[in-house]
Amino acid sequence: MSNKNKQDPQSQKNNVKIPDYTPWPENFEQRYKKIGFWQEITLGEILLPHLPKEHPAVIDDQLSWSYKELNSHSDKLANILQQKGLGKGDKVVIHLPNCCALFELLFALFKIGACPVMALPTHRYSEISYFCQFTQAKAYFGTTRLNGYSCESIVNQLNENQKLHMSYLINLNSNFISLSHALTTERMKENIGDLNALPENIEFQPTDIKASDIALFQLSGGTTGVPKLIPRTHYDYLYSVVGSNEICQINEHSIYLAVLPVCHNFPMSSPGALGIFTAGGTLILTNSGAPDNAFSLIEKYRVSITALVPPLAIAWLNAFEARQKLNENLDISSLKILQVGGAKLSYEAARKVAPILGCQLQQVFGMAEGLVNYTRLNDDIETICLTQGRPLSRLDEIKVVDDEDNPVFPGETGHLLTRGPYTIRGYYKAPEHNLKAFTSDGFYRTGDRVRVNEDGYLIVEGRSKDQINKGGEKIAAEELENHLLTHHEVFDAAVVGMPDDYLGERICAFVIAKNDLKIPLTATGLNRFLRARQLAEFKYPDRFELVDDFPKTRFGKVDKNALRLHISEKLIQITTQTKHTA
Ligand code: AMP
Ligand code: DBH
Repeated sequence: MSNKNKQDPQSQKNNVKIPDYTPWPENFEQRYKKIGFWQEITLGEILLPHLPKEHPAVIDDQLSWSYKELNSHSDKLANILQQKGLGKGDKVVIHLPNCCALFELLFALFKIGACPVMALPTHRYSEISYFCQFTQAKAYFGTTRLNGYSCESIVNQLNENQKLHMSYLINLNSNFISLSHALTTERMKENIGDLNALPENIEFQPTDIKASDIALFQLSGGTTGVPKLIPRTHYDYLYSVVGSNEICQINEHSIYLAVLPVCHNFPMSSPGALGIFTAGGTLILTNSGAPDNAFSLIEKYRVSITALVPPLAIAWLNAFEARQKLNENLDISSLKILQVGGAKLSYEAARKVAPILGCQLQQVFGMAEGLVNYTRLNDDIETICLTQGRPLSRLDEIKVVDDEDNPVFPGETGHLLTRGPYTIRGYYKAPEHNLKAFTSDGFYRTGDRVRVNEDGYLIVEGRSKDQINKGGEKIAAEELENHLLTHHEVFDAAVVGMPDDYLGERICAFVIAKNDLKIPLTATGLNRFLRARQLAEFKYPDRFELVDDFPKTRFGKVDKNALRLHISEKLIQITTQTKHTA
């Protein structure tokens, strides 16, 4: 690593400015550019080659826009946002459901060089306010229609507590035409300025946006007290998208159904929405992965590819099988690829995909920090069902190491480290954490435990990071523990995953109460407390265990392995008892 990238806490103390962002070392950058992996194209430009296409670029439950329409809406919005004071490098927190307006906004921001922070629809004030404050965001975009939730209270609280330049509550009601239209009419109502006088088809003239700039911020599933922000450049993000397109054979005829929240890295870039836009295909957006809804969309739009997390894939398999038994005719034969990722899919479920759904399974093991592994479309069925794929790029470097960072023997399980053309070299503004999360030569410590088979395919065997993966939704134990610790009756808290047949894992919070309590702590009370802290609901513990003490390791740390074992055994006991009494 070159000196400019070294993040030494000592130099921070001595007031040497630490860069917020860790670039790839010069020699790596030159190499990626020379072989054409990194191209001088920005995300704001990917629609342009497809403007003559007649078919829709994006469809949601109300709108359908061609490439030309999507591009001109985003041009107009870019003009408006620029006039309202947004510019290059400004951070904008985006908190929207899967809808056309989301892409109008994203492309507008890419064009002016502002950086979207990709919040998830399940995030609430606790997470959103943190993203705004940490990135010093200039704007927040929420909506009245966030899967049954209105962001109104978030907007009000942000306006009260944070100095945002602007925050918007978008009303995606039935006469919503476009965001640029909504903002123009809003401005008209305010009767300030003459934005409504902007000509309809005014093109946006991008200024000085480089492919080496940060394009957007993804969020890490995290292991620490607060979520980490992942800066992705146009160079590296587009490379991962184009590489994913090649592997998944995405072209202008591809029709991708996004049922997962599309701001998440998987449906956004592997190859996801951006893959589709880069290739000139069609993106179908919905906010429900429920089998009935998804099957009818697949049938209606002749969807060719979609992406799911394992619990949804299992729900689809069960639902489709049930329909077949009832002889209900549903034509989902257009579906060629079902991608499953975000958490490990069981071999048993994997085997069922092709026979039941009549399409090919593709396992995807990726991370918002970069590295994505895919099973390939021409792999044999055992490879597809037994492994989580191999790296996207021939320049992805993979190391599997023991606790001392020594390589394990081939085929043995160890910690996965990686480095490559689209894996970040550091989290945003996190120099201390980066020293732990990256090796001195720039490998990212994924926190996953894997083994690599003879063909170079990865099999995920577990995790060393202090995180719970609840069917693809990641919960950093420390973040939840910190919330619980602010409860004035909680003395200590330790959060672990407990096994679950459907989701893989659920959250169990072990809590020690302060010993002089008049009213005992209860699960209901603790849940109410977390709700009041406005935390994303998927982070709420599924179970609380009130205990007097935590088991400790030899070094005096809370022994989370012992806690996991304790709760697994207890669950087995409970199930056995229920079976006996039934
Ligand atoms: P995130 O930090 O939210 O981007 O989540 C990335 C993490 O999700 C990975 O490091 C893995 O722990 C997990 N993950 C993603 N895909 C898979 C998969 N196919 N199998 C097992 N774990 C996965
Ligand atoms: O879980 C993930 O973060 C993930 C899974 C599959 C991901 O980021 C990806 C593919 O790109």
